[in-house]
Amino acid sequence: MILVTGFEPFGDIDHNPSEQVVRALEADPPPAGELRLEVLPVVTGAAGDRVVELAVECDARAVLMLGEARGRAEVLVESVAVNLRDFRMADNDGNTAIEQPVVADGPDGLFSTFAAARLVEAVRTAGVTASRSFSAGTYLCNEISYRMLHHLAATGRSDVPAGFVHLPSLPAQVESMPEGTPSMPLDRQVAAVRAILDRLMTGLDRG
Ligand code: PCA
Repeated sequence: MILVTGFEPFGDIDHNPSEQVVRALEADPPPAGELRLEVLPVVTGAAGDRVVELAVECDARAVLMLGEARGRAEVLVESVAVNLRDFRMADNDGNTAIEQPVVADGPDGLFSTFAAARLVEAVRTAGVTASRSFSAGTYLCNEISYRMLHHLAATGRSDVPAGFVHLPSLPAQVESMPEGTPSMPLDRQVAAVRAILDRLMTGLDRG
C-alpha cells in the first residue's frame, strides 16, 4: 500500500491543489498498486499524528505527502524537513508557533527517504516543470514531513521511500492573489503526481 496525503484549504484561500489531486486519484486510481488516500487538516499536531497513524495502519511501503506552495510555478520535490515550527499564519484551528520544534529533542533536519532527483526526472519526463527543493518551509507541510521521517527513523524503517512534494496553486485560486502569482492547471498537477507514483512503484518492484 502506498500512502498519499493532501491538505485541506488554509488561510483565506478556497481550494488546495493537493486536496484536488487526491480526489482525482480517488476517482481514477492508477492501475498498478493500491493507494491509501487521505486529506489532512491544516492543524499542528493533529495532521502529523494522523499521517503517522495512517502509515502504521496501512503498513505503507511508500509515503507521498502533498501540499500547496503558493507563489511557486513548478512542482517541487522536497529533499529535507527541519525540526522547526515557525508559522507565518495561524493554522486552521487558530494555533500559532514561533521557533518551536516539531519533535522535542529530534535532530535538526531529516532527509527525505525517497529518491528526490529521480522523482524530479520522472515529472519532467511527463512534460511538467519540476525541481528539487531544499526547504519545505516551517509550516504544516514541513511539520508532517518531519513527523513522518522521524517516525520512520525511530522505528528503523528509513528504507521506506517517503517525502513531501509541493504543488503550485490552481489557476482559479490565483485570481484572488497578487497579480502575476503563478499557477498550474489541475490536469498537469495530476499528471506530475501520477508520474511520481509510477516511479515510486517501479522502485518498489525492483526491490
Ligand atoms: N501548504 C502549507 C500547509 C498546507 C499546504 O497545502 C505549507 O506549505 O506548509
